[in-house]
Amino acid sequence: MSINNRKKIINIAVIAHVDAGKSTLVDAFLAQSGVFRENEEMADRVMDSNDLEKERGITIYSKNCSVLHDGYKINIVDTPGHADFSSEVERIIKTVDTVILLVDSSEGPMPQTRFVLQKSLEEGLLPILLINKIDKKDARIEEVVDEVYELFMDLEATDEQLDFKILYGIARQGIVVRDPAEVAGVNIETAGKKINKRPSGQDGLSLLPLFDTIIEQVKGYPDYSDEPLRFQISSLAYDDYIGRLGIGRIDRGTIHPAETIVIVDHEGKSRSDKINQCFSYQGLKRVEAAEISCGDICVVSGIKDITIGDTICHPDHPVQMSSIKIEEPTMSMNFMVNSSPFAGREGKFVTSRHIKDRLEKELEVNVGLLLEATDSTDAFKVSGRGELHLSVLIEQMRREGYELAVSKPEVIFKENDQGKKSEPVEEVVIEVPDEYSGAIISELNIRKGMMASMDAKNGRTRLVYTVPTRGLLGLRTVFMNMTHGEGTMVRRFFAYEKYKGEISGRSNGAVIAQEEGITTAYALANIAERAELFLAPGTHVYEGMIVGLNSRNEDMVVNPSKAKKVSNIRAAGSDEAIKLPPHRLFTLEEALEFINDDELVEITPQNIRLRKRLLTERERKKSGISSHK
Ligand SMILES: Nc1nc2c(ncn2[C@@H]2O[C@H](COP(=O)(O)OP(=O)(O)OP(=O)(O)O)[C@@H](O)[C@H]2O)c(=O)[nH]1
Ligand SMILES: [Mg+2]
Repeated sequence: MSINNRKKIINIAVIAHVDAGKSTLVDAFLAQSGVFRENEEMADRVMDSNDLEKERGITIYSKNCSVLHDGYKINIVDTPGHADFSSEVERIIKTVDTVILLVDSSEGPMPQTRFVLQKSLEEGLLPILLINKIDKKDARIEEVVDEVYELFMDLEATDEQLDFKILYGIARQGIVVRDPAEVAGVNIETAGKKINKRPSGQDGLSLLPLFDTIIEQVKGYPDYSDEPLRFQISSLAYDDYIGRLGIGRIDRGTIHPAETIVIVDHEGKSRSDKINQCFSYQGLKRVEAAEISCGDICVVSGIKDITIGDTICHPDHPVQMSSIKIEEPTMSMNFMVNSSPFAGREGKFVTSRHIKDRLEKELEVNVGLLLEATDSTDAFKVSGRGELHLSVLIEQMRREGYELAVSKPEVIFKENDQGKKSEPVEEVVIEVPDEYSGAIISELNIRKGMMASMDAKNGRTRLVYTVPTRGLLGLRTVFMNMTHGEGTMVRRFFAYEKYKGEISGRSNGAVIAQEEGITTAYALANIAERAELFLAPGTHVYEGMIVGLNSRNEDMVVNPSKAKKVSNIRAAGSDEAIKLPPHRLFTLEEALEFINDDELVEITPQNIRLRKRLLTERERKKSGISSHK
């Protein structure tokens, strides 16, 4: 079969720590390769297409696109930078020919940089380093390059890998250069602020050096198109119309729609099936194709129960490719039917059946998520790779109209080789103004953290710790308060280590509403004298709902709806004159971190409420289970 007129194919992944500018760089790739018509509007970070991604400004799901350049088809995967999604990035790294490793010009390598680089080196790839955001005022380009070298050495890169190409960029302007001096002419004031609608370059500078480097280095996937088909599934997707989809790079041969194939699973068992449709990526679109050849990323539909690690083969040539490891969950929580007195008022899907069906659908594509039954038919145990992995699912469900209640996230303990209890431990990198480092250190010690390093430079201290995941629950809010919002903290799973002993949880009690009602400023002002408020006047509350945080360590039941006794009508209006301190608003993650074992977070499309598991004081007294005695 002639393949001369076929485009050469290169697959790359853009990898980095969170926020390094990966999605912004992919924007620039698309803008500079004619994917958009001249007059077509292009959104910022088009790859972050999911609503939740747009709202949070982070990538949650990896996404594919492709651009054409100089006779090459370059498939690009934009990967998430958050550590909870590491296993997906790891799988993607296995299906690409090279990676572009972005490192922020002032931050330098971060924990996730190490992880993604390590996986790339293990795969034998030759990464291209892109020092991004060189327009930043506090850029320290040379130092950062040295730090990356050290990281390569530390990770035992081969000589060939150590000889990595280095480029410098302002992704937001669509500029990459081989020498940072080349951007000297660029107006730094406007660079990074995106003066163009699109990151399409400026002053003759563009992504061209990056395109050239990719092509020089990779030269295209070798031509094995005449060999028998071999294609391993490395990720899954779901389409409401055509069902479950398998995605991967075709290793050998070519694939066609309606073709009969054999699937070899991770245990080596094979079964016969037929492909329905095949798709490849063109720009941002998934386009149906009559043939897709080796080297290219392919999406197939129609195969029953297709899963990660399955290899699709020619019927006469079944082969088992090396299995793809899926990281095990480290954290779980119960998803329950919403049993609050307000249940069913705001959501469309509220029953146990609804929740179960939705979770089962999620399992189809959300690799690494685990679903188990519990003693109660109204509760399901859901386990995932971390708080964000689980909270993103809850947030997604809430947007779709689900109501539910969830329990405090708990880490998953395991037995180590010696039969001893072990628990997940994370690496935490903290940067704070020097004056706060003492307080942070003592807080981390209480939480059973171990210091790995401490460096003070230019008034800021950088601390690296390993801390059990248990000890990190609830730390975020404490950290923000301690550092007055001036610190940064990033964490990523490190290892399972021997159980570190008791860690005490939240020390303050909850302030609990004693009956249903609408909160008044008068009552809240009284409560605020002894507690931090969680809601505003005029909020509908129910018995057992948590309305604030007690300054003492026991729970306190109050009536937040009490009206001021009035002697005349005009005095009732004087409520408005009451000045209340600002109340604390919880994001979903903050709420999950806040609650204790005897509490729940109630989630509806409109509200996040905190509540006691047992709503009446009588029930709570009777049960004797209280976190505050
Ligand atoms: N100053 C400056 N800012 C940039 C540059 N490139 C990207 N940014 C900004 O950095 C922020 C993060 O960019 P993203 O592209 O979302 O980063 P990401 O690596 O995709 O982040 P995750 O997907 O969450 O891991 C955005 O506010 C960008 O506008 C740059 O070259 N210079
Ligand atoms: Mg991104």
